[in-house]
Amino acid sequence: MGDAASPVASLRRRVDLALSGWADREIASEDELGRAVREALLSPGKRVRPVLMLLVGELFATPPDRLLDLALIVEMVHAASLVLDDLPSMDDAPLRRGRPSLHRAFGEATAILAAFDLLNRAHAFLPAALEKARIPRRLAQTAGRQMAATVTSLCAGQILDLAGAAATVEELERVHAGKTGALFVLSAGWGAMAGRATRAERDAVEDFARNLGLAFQVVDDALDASAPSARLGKPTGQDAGKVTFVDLLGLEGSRRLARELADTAVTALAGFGRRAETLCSFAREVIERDA
Ligand code: GRG
Repeated sequence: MGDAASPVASLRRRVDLALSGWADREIASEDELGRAVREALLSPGKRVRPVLMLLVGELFATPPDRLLDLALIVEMVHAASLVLDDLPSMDDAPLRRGRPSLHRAFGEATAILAAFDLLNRAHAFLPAALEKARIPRRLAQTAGRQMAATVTSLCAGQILDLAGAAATVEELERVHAGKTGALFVLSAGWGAMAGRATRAERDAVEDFARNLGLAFQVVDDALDASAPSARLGKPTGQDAGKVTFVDLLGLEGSRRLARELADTAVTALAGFGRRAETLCSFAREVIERDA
């Protein structure tokens, strides 16, 4: 996704390096659980959520190094959610990121335990990561509650998605605000918190993230319906049984909705002027991606 020399690509490389550094320090690679956790976390993902956090941090002049550990935490939660999403009782997906999904590679029991372990480690890492981000102690409890509420949103959104009952675009947007949008909002919100953003500034970046997260999901549905499986690194048509934006709006309508949501996201940052340029081009990159 995007130009290898861009600021976003460079942040993505920093996230990848930090992820493998963390895993080398924390995760034993000799045992089955450790190997599964490493595969879930280090397999080649786009790192959209941690990069979003780092870009929001930059908006408030927070150096990426200070935020990297918090950025790893949102990627750990995301990676755990992908493992669970792929399970036979959910999407029953054979492939993820171009490789066998975790339960196909390690068996279902190990995949479930690896997801628990990742989530547990993410929570355990939070106090140190908040300290490194210089988030005041009085806000640490808030951050912990936000993380717990986000995981609950993911779970609730997933249950609604699996039920496949959304009949309108508004209902489907509510499902994905929980399932996909919540982690985007947490990422942006923590970036703003570390940057000592005002309430109005934090509301603006969270509004940006909410719309970007939804746009991201709409594009995900459009790609599932139109892109070759080899490019996506996962099977297409996997959304069968669930209701998708393409079911409700068609491919063209979905692409139009994604553009509208991205425009709304960018508009939310108008008050930051040119300072928000990189975040705005990140939003365009996210919706124009082809994988
Ligand atoms: C307990 C954390 C936890 C979750 C349980 C399974 C579940 C509830 C929620 C599913 C959340 C989910 C998988 C949402 C889908 C969002 C989405 C579009 C995923 C694909 O994300 P990308 O494209 O993936 O960023 P990469 O591979 O690039 O990281």
